[in-house]
Amino acid sequence: MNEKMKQRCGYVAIVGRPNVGKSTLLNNILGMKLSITSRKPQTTRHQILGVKTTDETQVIYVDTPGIHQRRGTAINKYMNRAATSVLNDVDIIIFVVQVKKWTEEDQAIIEKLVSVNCPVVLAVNKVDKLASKEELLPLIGDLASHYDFTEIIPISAMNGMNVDVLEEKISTLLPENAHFYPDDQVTDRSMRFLASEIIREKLIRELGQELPYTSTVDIDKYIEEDDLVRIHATIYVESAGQKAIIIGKKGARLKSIGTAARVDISKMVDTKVYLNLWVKVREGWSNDERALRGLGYSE
Ligand SMILES: Nc1nc2c(ncn2[C@@H]2O[C@H](COP(=O)(O)OP(=O)(O)OP(=O)(O)O)[C@@H](O)[C@H]2O)c(=O)[nH]1
Ligand SMILES: [Mg+2]
Repeated sequence: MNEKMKQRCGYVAIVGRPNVGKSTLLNNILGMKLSITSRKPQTTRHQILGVKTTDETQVIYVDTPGIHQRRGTAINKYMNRAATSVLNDVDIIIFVVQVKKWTEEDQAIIEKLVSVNCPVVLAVNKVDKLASKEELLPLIGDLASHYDFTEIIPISAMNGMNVDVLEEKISTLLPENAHFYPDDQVTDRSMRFLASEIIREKLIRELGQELPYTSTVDIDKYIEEDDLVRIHATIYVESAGQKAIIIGKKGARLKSIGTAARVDISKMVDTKVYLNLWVKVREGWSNDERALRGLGYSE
């Protein structure tokens, strides 16, 4: 008689300083674009769950904002809280660092890891940037001196190198548990939320260094019709100057942000999308706890 295989399920936090490739890693694992990514640090602002179920194993990954040491504003504090609050609530931690770029911010995270009591796997990302693989061995030796990692795995989240090895390791560390989510569920986030994230990604990518962290996107209306999703969204910025930059000459920039966002949202919801974007000034929103909560930044 075949005994039913034991199910495994658990939470795995993906943490690290900004820009090391955490969201890229989550997307590679899931084989789809769930979490937004960009060349700019501090792209991810919220915890995002990505659920991967394979046969008897369900891994619930938690992508987090980069833990950083910029002091000050309410939004920076919110992002650090969103990242560090998971550390004591998960079964396994993947600590992502960038190969050959160990910084003070990485060191500060190590200090937070000292008090956790779950396995910590170190993912050394962006190894595709190395000129030769021979460089890796001594680097791994150095990294091992920072913490008693359960395993150190060099990966490339961008091209998928060794990501399967990382996943295999995670599955062996998972506790026995019944699955928490239905086997076909990929995230706990709504389409409405994911749509706002896609707009934010296009905004960041379109504006590059011109616009710092003072814009956010709020969905005013998300209406599902028979063969169309109708979305009205507002981009909030902190000054009239920023508003002018986003709108661009004769509205050209806003138009291209909107087009890029509409294409991606349409792919995600698998139907036609009508997207109406507004830009409004709301001075000081990023340093105002109440304004932040009103704009979706609440735990
Ligand atoms: N060469 C290379 N680039 C990578 C790799 N993984 C991620 N990147 C790039 O690194 C940049 C940051 O990636 P993200 O996934 O947004 O990084 P993150 O850690 O989620 O950043 P925050 O959300 O800001 O904390 C993007 O430009 C990625 O394309 C990799 O394996 N190799
Ligand atoms: Mg990210």
